Amino acid sequence: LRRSHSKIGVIGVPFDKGQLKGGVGSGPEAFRNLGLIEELQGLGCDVKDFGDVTYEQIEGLIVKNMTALGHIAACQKEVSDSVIRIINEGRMCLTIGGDHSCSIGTIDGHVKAKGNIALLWVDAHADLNTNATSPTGNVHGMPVALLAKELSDYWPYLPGMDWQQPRLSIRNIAYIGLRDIDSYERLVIDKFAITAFGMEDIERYGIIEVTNMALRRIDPNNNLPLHVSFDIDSLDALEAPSTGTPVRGGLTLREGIQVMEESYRTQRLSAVDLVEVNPGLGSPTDVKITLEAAKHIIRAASGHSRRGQSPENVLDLPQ
Ligand code: 5AB
Ligand code: MN
Ligand code: MN
Ligand code: MN
Repeated sequence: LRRSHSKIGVIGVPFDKGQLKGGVGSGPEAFRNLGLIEELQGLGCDVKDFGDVTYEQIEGLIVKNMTALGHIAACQKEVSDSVIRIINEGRMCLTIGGDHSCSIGTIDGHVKAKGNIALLWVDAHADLNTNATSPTGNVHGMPVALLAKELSDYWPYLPGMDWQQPRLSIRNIAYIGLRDIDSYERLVIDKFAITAFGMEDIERYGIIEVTNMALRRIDPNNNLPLHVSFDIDSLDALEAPSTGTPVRGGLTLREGIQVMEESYRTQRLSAVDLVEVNPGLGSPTDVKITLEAAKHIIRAASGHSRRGQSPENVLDLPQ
């Protein structure tokens, strides 16, 4: 049986304005230098590289406690448009970040292209702050709150963001890997009963069971396109040190791979974001470990099986 989701469209989003550390914008370049595209092709995937997203900042967009909105609004609109194009070509959309504000654009585009979707948010953090609750004003901690319909009344008017409407119900969102949650984020998770599996749940039930419980909750009829937004800081800081907001006590690389393998098995994996890799942080070894970890996650999302695969249309070994 040959892999079913071998048609992939890749976009890079060299964007770092959702937080304050330089370097995360060079994520796409680092992955390309590592030969990511060629490697996915080598796995038998039909990969089309749509290049890196570019944008022009909108001047003068000021909203309280929301840093760099003029960059976010302009860039994420372009990201959304690119994702729509790729999904409409019948490809799974793989987005390489950039910080996690990139998922504002990817999920907006996915929902516009497909209607309703189910979203797995794999992260140490809930990224569920509004500008009224955020302790930092950094937008990479706000994407889920921007996307959720149920939270739309908690936002002020956001100039430049008219293209982005909260289109996703909280019922179709689940978290995996949480372990660093702000107090108002906890309040929102409880108030709206968001499906949220923290590290303690993974310890109790195991990652495969947790992933499948999450998928059942967000897509009870097994018919929605699946979006996995994978923040590399969901992995333990020892497994992925080169990231802006590392947190110890996280997923092993093996658990991260398992989340993706289970997601791929649904046969409805339709978009994947790999964000928050910062090649500017840590030693060269740290950077290498982090990029390699991310590559294994992406390979699993592309249908690569750790069991290996025998050559196509061949039944016997050569003599
Ligand atoms: B990441 C924090 N909750 O809102 C905030 O890396 C951290 O995309 C957000 O998950 C981390 O600034 C955002 C304190
Ligand atoms: Mn995070
Ligand atoms: Mn995140
Ligand atoms: Mn981070």
